[in-house]
Amino acid sequence: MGYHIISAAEAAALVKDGDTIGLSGFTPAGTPKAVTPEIAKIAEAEHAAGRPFKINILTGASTGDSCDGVLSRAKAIRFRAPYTTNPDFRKAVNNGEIAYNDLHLSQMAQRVRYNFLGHVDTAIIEACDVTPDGKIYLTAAVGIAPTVARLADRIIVELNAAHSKNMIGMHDVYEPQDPPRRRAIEIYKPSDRIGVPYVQVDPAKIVGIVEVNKPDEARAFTAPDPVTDRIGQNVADFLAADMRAGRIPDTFLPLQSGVGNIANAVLGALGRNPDIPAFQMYTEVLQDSVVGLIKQGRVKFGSTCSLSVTNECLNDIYGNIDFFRDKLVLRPSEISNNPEVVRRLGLITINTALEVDLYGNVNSTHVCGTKMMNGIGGSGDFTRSAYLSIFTCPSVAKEGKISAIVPMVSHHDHSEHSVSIIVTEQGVADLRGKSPMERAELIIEHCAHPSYRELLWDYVKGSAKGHTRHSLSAAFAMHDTFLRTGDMRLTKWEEYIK
Ligand code: 0RQ
Repeated sequence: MGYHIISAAEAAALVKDGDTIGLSGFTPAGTPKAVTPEIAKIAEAEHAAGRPFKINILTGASTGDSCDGVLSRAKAIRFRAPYTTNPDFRKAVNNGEIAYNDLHLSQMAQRVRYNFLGHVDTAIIEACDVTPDGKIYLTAAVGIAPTVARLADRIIVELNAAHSKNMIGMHDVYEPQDPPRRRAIEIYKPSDRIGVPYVQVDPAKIVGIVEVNKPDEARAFTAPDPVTDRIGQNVADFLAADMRAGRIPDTFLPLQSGVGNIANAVLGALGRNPDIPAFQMYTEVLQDSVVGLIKQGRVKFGSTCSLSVTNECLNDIYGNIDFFRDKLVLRPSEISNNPEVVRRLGLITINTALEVDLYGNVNSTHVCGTKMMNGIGGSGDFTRSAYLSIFTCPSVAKEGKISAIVPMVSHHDHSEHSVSIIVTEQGVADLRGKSPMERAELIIEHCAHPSYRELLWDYVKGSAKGHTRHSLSAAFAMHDTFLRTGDMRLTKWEEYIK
């Protein structure tokens, strides 16, 4: 091959205090897993010797524990963007130990190119193959790999035998020019290909190949429960009715869906609904449920940034690659989440809210306005440009002590102008063409948990009249009551409404 084979520890030793590393992958899928734990060991040794050691990390989305978990526990992260799901990382962010920039995932690669996030010293790219002339074949995701590999001073390739070379040909790598030279992204249907199946780099920049045999740190799903099943069923019934009403073409439209158990339940319900024709996905993450639907012929094509599936499911794809080859494509996050393409294809987008307010504003990221949960992920990329944007969430959290429907969101990720449909296990609020007060009625009556409806109506009735009704002194009374007593239901408006 002509490259140096080096150990993960030798690769890690190339990374110095203050450096910025850029990683391949999107979710734990396709994220390098061997070098980052060795960087953590260096950080611990340096800290023990009384020397500083912190790095900056740029990725496509979340990573596995071997990156965000190990490095945050080693206190080795200074700055990180754009998304994470790791509990130890979350703790460090909320303690103020890590500077975290929560970004729209479609914008990550271009922000790196625009030099908004600093210089990339080292790119660490997971590959299933690499050629002597610098063609890197990626694994289960693309993320921002093309951009960080091109911009970095040096590249470390983690050649991972746990990923099959059968992946060669599944990627479509295209990096747009920067303004003012940017051209249209010519994707007119989810299966269109516009790039090449590898990341081309200058082979002289590849300073070493680390041979690895580690499967992706895929997250297991908890079994569907009656709440997620009901949410899934409500979404499927709503979309079937909207199609019958002629608001969705009878060919259906491509779907985007986020990660997690609700997303799995929604897709399962859509797949089972006989009124919904076989559909396509144009999405950032593809989960096990979609792979099952492809096998059943219910999903005809999946364009994604990442195969965010269990290892069992990934091995099923690798083992049946001839079946999957013309049914899947993996794209950089800049393309999978690109608002230009989302608007053109007319996506139906389904993302998750932490809380929704009476007028349809959505908080997907911050608990009680202060504590970061994960990040906005791709939800903003898709929601703002969607044909039809849907947000789902259970109507209550923490055994009913928290209502997902609140007077005013405590952090604002998606505005009422972009949000069309809210779905909880209680029902569906179709906000299209509705005034704020009509929206409030639909959201309280169809989506709020019955134990919160009266409380929410009392807020509306006690608030100042206007285009939207609010009492600024009471808008966060439910949050404040939860923080003081541990239960939003104990809110007493008279203590707040002035
Ligand atoms: O807490 O873990 O302690 O039980 O939040 O909630 O209901 O299990 O749902 O795992 O899908 O997470 C929005 C965080 C939902 C996620 C969010 C508590 C609840 C539980 C998790 P526990 P659930 P999920 C895809 C595109 C980002 C936006 C997006 C997310 C925990 O879906 O990060 O969709 N989305 N991006 O108890 C306090 C509330 C709460 C609450 C729920 N109102 N207040 N806690 N919880 N509501 C991602 C990518 O782009 C890759």
